[in-house]
Amino acid sequence: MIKLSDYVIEFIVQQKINHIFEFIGGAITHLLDSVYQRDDVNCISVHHEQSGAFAAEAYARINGRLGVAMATSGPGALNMVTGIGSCWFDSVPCLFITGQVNTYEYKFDRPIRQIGFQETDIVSVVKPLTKYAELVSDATMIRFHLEKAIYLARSGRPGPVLLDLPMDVQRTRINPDELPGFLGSPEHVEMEMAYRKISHADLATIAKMLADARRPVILAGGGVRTSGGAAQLLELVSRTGIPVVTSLMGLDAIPHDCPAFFGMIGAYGNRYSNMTLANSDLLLILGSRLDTRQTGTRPDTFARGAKRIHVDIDPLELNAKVQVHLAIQADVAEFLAALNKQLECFTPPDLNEWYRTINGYRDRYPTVSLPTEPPAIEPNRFMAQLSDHCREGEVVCLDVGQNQMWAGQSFRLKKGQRMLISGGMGAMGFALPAALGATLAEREHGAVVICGDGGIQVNIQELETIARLCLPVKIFIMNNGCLGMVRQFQDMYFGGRQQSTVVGYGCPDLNRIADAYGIPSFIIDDAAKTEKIIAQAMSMSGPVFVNVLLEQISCVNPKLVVNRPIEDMSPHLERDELEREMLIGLVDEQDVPD
Ligand SMILES: Cc1ncc(C[n+]2csc(CCOP(=O)(O)OP(=O)(O)O)c2C)c(N)n1
Repeated sequence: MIKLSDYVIEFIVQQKINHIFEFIGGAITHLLDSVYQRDDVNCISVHHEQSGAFAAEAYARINGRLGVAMATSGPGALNMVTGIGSCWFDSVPCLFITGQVNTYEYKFDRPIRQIGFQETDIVSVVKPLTKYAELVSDATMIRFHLEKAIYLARSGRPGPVLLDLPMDVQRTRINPDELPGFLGSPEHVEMEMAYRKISHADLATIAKMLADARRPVILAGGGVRTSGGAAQLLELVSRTGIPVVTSLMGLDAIPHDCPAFFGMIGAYGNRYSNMTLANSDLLLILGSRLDTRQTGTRPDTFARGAKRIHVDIDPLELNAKVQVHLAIQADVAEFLAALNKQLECFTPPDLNEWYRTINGYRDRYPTVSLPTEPPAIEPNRFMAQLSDHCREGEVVCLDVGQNQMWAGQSFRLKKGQRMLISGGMGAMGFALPAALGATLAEREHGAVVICGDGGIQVNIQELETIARLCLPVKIFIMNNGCLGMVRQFQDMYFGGRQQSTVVGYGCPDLNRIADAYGIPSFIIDDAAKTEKIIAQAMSMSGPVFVNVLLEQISCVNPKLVVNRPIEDMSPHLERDELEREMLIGLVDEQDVPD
């Protein structure tokens, strides 16, 4: 007989998980005590459960298997919800475990608000954000729930799962040999049978479409990495030569020095990337959910001159926002492997003319935030410089805001580098805890954090965790002294009334904060000093904090505005210039409001 909490930890270790992110409370002391008694798994004690959840997300994205975070009942569990939602939207397999009050003080279905202290029905709260969420009130069902939860977290479109373990259940003694399991059960077998195979007819159709296309483009989304299909994507590109653009989540699907890479598309994408996609005659969309940040608010105008093929594991994403000619429900990596096989004897079409066109777009429309005079720092150029100093295999963690978009537009990812972003949730405060999770998942590589002065204040407490563990995390704060992304929006749409972004916003001396945590820090306040300080910071071991001082008016440019097709970004090109550049007809002017 063993204690149930020991069984849970043993189960987690068997998944080859050696780090559990947590913030303690009475309701998870049994579980954490079970970790204490082993040397093959560590508690990573953070200072806020939201950070623990973000760290677990990053950990899973880097190890490709699973992340685990724990929290106590009530406030601890609720603090994890944003991180759980982030895993849900971005398809990350994570197991969240919450402690719960004893079953004899839990309200179950009674219509009373609460019986026990810190009792909260977390399962109902997270149901819409998880693939599986259960209160384990019967100790003998623990193996079943763990197996089912982890199976669901990883299978199909991955996502988060949560098990809520009452304290008396955690301390129950169970016989591991007598527990019913999920794997191999009729329910499991039925789920496995629902799996669909990629049809040969579809593959043959796609091969013909690729051969016939003159202006083909691949749009790589987050699903390429989620499925583990990055190597197959490169193989497809080398077989066919087809240019690749990415969504924000797909940025690390392909090394950026690959000659076929043409940048990030979307509302804050590069103009040349959007023009490349807009002029395609065949668009192969891989694991991308085509949200309005990518397509603009006019999905009917998106890739309107192209035959569109959409591959996604989630059938609900197919034909959901953009209508396509061929919708394929498949795991992207499996699809790519099958397509590469289909293309073994493929003769690629002549794409020279197409490359001349899109290289022309890139030359004529480079991405620059705003013309700046030295010593001011131009953020897009800064990103290019920073990326030159980052090493292969490093993980780049982006926060949310202008800092994220400058990086998305201009950071040049090298082979093997990953870029972690809170995509669907878009949660400020993500980057720092993500770096914590990423570096623990792969100790040999460091992480680079790119964050705003607003975002760093959201989970700034994790500087202590990073310093305590002496993790190789280089933190770059793009400090414009305001909540820049929303300030830019207010400048465009609210007559420059900067409520709560400038007016009423504050930021302390961040170098003194870094100092208080014992983290060495630098200031970059002059473009001429950029190279030297970046090099110095990157050459140091352990954490380093770099405060990059920008002008408050720094902007993300170009930017797509409401009701325009993605090729028509602000600042707008003259209509005749746009007409000259486009190989397909413009969207009617009357469709474009002032
Ligand atoms: C948790 C959370 N709250 C609010 C927002 C809305 N929001 C998006 S970007 C942004 C401003 C970010 O400012 P900062 O971190 O300084 O970065 P900058 O845009 O200046 O680079 C805000 C408030 C958000 N995305 N996440």
